[in-house]
Amino acid sequence: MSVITKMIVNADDEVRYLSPGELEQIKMFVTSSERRLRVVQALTLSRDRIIKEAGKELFQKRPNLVAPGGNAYGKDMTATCLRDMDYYLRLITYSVAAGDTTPIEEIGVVGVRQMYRSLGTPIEAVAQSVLAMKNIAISMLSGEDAGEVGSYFDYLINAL
Ligand SMILES: CCC1=C(C)/C(=C/C2=NC(=C\c3[nH]c(/C=C4\NC(=O)[C@H](C)[C@H]4CC)c(C)c3CCC(=O)O)/C(CCC(=O)O)=C2C)NC1=O
Repeated sequence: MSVITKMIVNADDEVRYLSPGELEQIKMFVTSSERRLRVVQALTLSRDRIIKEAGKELFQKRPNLVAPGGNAYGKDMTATCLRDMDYYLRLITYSVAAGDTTPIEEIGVVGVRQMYRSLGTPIEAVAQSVLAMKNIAISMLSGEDAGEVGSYFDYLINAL
């Protein structure tokens, strides 16, 4: 859901018109759209680099993950791990576009703990991979853009 859709759903639940405060929020959302879409484009274009560098960092810090017995051991498992990182970066770009954390939450967080537990994947290592992606992503961006993107990464890290 985008911020706009969410506000409409809320207002309709209460059978009321959009409030002045909500209209102001929509105005801010629209005003910032060009900037946000530029950020989405930058992250999308750099996705391979972000994932590769963050993966390298993760496996350097936690070599056990890719050692025999580790959850990401072997070419295929390592590739699946990097794929999960790619999934999460993609969800971050959805949230930047929508101006809302719902895509991250609904697609990437609900039920995920249980799923990783059943796969034997250490979830705090998944969170660490997201943190590594965050640091690389925000180093590519400046000021407001870095702050906004960083807040979506933080939301995801806290939710994992
Ligand atoms: C967009 C929402 C979404 C998510 C999040 C998702 C995750 C997801 N990760 C999976 C596996 C996996 N995920 C990992 C990831 C890792 N192992 C590690 O040690 C690291 C900490 C980490 C990488 C950072 C690995 C290695 C597997 C394969 C595990 C196995 O097959 O035993 C699987 C099992 C099925 C499959 O292999 O595809 C799912 C469903 N799928 C989705 O649709």
